[in-house]
Amino acid sequence: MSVNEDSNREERIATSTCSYDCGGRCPLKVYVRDGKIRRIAADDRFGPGLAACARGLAQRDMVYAPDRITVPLRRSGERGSGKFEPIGWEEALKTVAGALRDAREKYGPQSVFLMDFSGSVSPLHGTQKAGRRFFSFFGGCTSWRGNSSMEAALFNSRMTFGTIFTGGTRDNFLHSRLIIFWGWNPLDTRFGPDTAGCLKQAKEHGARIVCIDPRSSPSAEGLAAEWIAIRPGTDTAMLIAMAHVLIAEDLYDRAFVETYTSGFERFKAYVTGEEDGTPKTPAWAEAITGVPGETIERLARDYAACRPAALCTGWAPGRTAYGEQYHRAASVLAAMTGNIGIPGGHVSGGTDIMMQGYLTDTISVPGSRNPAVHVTDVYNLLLEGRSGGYPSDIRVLYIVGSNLLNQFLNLNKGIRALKRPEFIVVHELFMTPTSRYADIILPAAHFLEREDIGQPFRGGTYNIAMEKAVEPPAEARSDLAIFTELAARLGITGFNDKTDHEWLNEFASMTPGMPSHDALRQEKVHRVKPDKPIVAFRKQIKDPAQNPFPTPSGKIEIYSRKIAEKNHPMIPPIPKYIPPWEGAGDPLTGRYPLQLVSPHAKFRVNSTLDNIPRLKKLADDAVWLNPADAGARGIRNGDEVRVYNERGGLIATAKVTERIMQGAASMDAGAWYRPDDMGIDHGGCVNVLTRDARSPAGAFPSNTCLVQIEKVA
Ligand SMILES: Nc1nc2c(c(=O)[nH]1)N[C@H]1C(S)=C(S)[C@@H](COP(=O)(O)OP(=O)(O)OC[C@H]3O[C@@H](n4cnc5c(=O)[nH]c(N)nc54)[C@H](O)[C@@H]3O)O[C@H]1N2
Ligand SMILES: Nc1nc2c(c(=O)[nH]1)N[C@H]1C(S)=C(S)[C@@H](COP(=O)(O)OP(=O)(O)OC[C@H]3O[C@@H](n4cnc5c(=O)[nH]c(N)nc54)[C@H](O)[C@@H]3O)O[C@H]1N2
Ligand SMILES: [Mo]
Repeated sequence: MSVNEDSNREERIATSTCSYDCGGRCPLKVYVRDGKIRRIAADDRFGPGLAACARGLAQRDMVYAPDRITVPLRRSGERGSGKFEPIGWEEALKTVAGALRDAREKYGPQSVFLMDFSGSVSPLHGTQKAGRRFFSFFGGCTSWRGNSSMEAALFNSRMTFGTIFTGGTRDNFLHSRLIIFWGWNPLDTRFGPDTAGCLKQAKEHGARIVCIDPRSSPSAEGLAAEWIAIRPGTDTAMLIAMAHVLIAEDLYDRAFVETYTSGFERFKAYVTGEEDGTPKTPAWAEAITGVPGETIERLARDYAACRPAALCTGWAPGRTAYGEQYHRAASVLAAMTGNIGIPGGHVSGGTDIMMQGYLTDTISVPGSRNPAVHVTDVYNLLLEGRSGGYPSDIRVLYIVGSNLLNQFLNLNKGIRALKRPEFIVVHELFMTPTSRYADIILPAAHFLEREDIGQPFRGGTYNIAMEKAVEPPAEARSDLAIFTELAARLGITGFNDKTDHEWLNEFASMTPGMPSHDALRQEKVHRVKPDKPIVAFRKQIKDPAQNPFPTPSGKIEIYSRKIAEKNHPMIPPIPKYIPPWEGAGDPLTGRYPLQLVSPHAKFRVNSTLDNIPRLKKLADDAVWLNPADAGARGIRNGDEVRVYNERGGLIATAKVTERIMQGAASMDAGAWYRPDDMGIDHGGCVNVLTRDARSPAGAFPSNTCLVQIEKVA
């Protein structure tokens, strides 16, 4: 919707939805008068189940935040000092274009590293869109690869099922008799706005919900009949012991395994101990996981008996050392109980709901081949470049939509790394810990200041028209507009030959099941209502002869041929428990005995929104500690504590609670780094503690982290 003078006088309602990388995607009713957002309300016009949360409703505070960056800034102190001076666009663009041109001339385009991440994920103004297109016209760049969220889950989906579309619509839960939240906390992380509603209904229909998590999460408290506490990073051992129970007690679905899977005998030989002499019994797993053997037995029997049952594997247990084994093992268990391809069953993976739209792309020119480094190696790339075996020496770091320093592992290494490039440019709305390291900051528009389309997290069954509610403040511009200007200054033609509306029309026409952008603008929210729940692999299970799985064997690969071809000792072709580094068995526990996990915060989206006071007041940024661990350290609830290891330290408030198991600690990710003169963080940014290692098949192991905690004297 264009904003013209006349229509400004009266109050009007714009429709939109957050474009953050949040688990929801909820229509917002934005009331606008005199060119200003007056208030934002949840939109109930499009049926139940899409109600917005406190974060969506707080977007007015984000747009009009007093700390919003609204003009271009140039660094005026030492890098990282946070000292900047305002400059005009002309000068800012000239400087950035000049730095890019110089780097390309002297060192080649790959001396520029494009760090575009998840600030916005919409199809046109997503922060991984315009930048990619720009650099493909520029002649390339170095970029990143992998996935900080769910690389372990994607690896499993691809290897086991041959596709990343493994989930189903949420109404499936209404058929489930048992629902297992395995490291899944959907009341906070949402995974689609209708998830909580469907789960509540399923529970009312009699489904039993069990939660397996080192802490009793809000979802465990709110929905589960039972919380099973497990040591972080040991989930694979418990899943494999459950398989042992099913095999020993002959409870698994032989017909399913024979018809649809391949390699079960190899897995069975490992589980029973025939392969290596160690039967993976519940007692074996009890010693590793801390979960009583009887509990493992009982859950295994229930999972086999209560069909259909949904084993919902959150991505967090996969964000650990060898996290890929956890997702692989969970898929095998789903197959052993015949819970694949049936309503009420479930296989989690990369994309929970199958609508190809998530993968449609028009603007970013996919397919351009840039050298890329893994998301756990970004700091190593900046520090070591070619000498460390990376594809190039980085001269210019170009950041769009990422709070890199805060959100990537091993922040103190990050600080050293961000001193290296000759030039750093950041597109941002705020002076984040990362923006402080920029040489030039370009003020980015908020999603309510541009037109786009809202699509649910990881696919889904509706689309939302994101109307432009207001003009950007002062001099802020969309990332696309910024790159369009830069392209012009670099003599690039054809970069942006369309209006936003034309781009969106093109996108809509390429996306199956989607109305035209004009139609969507009329309809505001377009819901596709399948007459029955979408269930991944329904066809493959109903008629396997006609519908093989897209794997080398045409079956669910318990033994993966593709993995076997890798011939990597730490990526076995059948899922196995591999003791993690920085786990309970690591000798490092002598100094750092507590396993720290960092869940996603209810009132932030990663680190986005941490600076919004209305939401910060609601946040729980304390470090959770079991009373036994607290007692042994003389720590009481509310005490100020130091959390540290050899990589860094932070000061936080202790929350002493039975809701976290002994030996583990938990602190929400995403609070902004706020160091003192000694480099100790007072903001509560967990990534001063995490290690920037990569799991063999690519998992981003943010939940594998040993720490010590002590009371601040
Ligand atoms: N409100 C909100 N929603 C979000 C986001 C946000 O920042 N805020 N971020 C979105 C994004 S980008 C993503 S990738 C997803 C993330 O989605 P998830 O990865 O599923 O979410 P997390 O909150 O990290 O973790 C879920 C639960 O797993 C537990 N957990 C941690 N480690 C382990 C372990 O080793 N074993 C077991 N069994 N449990 C463990 C945590 O205690 C937590 O309760 O959420 C999305 N949704
Ligand atoms: N310890 C620990 N670390 C983690 C995780 C964890 O569970 N534990 N989770 C990981 C996961 S799953 C993820 S996805 C990453 C997320 O890591 P990031 O993608 O870096 O996420 P954010 O911290 O939200 O940073 C996004 C930034 O984009 C800005 N932004 C928002 N909209 C726009 C826009 O339209 N244009 C521009 N230019 N900027 C915009 C926001 O202000 C914000 O500063 O973090 C990872 N880090
Ligand atoms: Mo994520």
